[in-house]
Amino acid sequence: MDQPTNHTIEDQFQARIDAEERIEPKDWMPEAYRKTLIRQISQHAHSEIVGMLPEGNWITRAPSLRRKVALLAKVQDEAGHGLYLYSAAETLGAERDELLEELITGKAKYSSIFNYPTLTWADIGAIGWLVDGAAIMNQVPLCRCSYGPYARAMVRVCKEESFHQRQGYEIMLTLARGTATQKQMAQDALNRWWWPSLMMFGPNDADSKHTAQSMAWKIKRFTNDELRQRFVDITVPQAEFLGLTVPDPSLRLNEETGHYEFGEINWDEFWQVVKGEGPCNRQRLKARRKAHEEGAWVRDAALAYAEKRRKRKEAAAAKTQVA
Ligand code: BYC
Repeated sequence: MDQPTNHTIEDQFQARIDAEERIEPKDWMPEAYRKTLIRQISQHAHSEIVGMLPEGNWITRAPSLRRKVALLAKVQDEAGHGLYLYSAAETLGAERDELLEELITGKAKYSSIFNYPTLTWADIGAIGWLVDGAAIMNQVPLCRCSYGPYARAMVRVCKEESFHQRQGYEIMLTLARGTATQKQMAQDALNRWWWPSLMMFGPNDADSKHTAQSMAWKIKRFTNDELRQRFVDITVPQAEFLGLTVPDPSLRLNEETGHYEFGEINWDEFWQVVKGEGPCNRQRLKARRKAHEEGAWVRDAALAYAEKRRKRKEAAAAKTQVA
């Protein structure tokens, strides 16, 4: 029988995708599909890990025990998300050590949003409300991603993100209904986090080099602009409910389309941040490098323990054979 050509294999792969079949780690896949997934999943994992830093900054200063417990739980959840995602990337043949090396040397990308500072307690509310809100908008469709391990990881991640979003909105609501100073703090946080949150969805579709192929492979189910629009449509009424003003003079509801029209994003700022020149990029990488170095003994101890267990198992197996 003739061997199927590469072209045929690719066609069969695309046919599986088109039929909404899940691709699993041992299935054949085009090298570019594997690479795209490793890129996106590892960037996503790095974002979760770096994303712990701006919020971690407020754990010791949370205004009450209840707030502190919720924030601690949220930051821990994010560490967990990073771990599922690194594991998902490993199912594609990526080495975790190499991924981490790329992060701490500044070679890898992670979400632009985490390069902005958290100046007041209201920023913790704004992050939960806006950043986790944007993350949910982007990640719910990833639960239907064509690659099985990524899609399954996203189910739990999204459940946890929705708790994060609610805790953020509740902080904003408390501040917005508080004293004039508290309300001003909430407004100031919204002013600083609004535009960076819109940037999280990535460049406009016309400038997004990966979207078309990722949509064809059903890694992405919606384009960057589609998700950004949905986010604006859902979030603006939430800001109105809080009695806060979205910092965009061009924002208006188009009665005909039912969608909000919004102003131009500052793409120069976005690319500066992505290239490592944002307000906190250096600080974030420095903190990750320090954590990596200080955690070396834990990794060494885990490896030594695994080696000990392996030897013990081997010795036990050898004993059974002799008996
Ligand atoms: N920041 O062709 P495009 C979270 C890069 S939420 C930095 O549109 P794609 C969390 C992009 O990587 C945040 N870089 O790419 C929430 C590409 O560069 P490379 C993480 C960005 O992949 C709360 C280039 O620009 N979420 O973790 O089709 C608390 C061209 O872009 C950004 C995810 O990672 C950005 N904002 O679409 C804690 C979700 N946007 O790789 C944690 C999964 C774009 O060619 N990822 N770039 O050098 C995705 O859905 C997609 O990867 C994106 C970008 C929508 C982000």
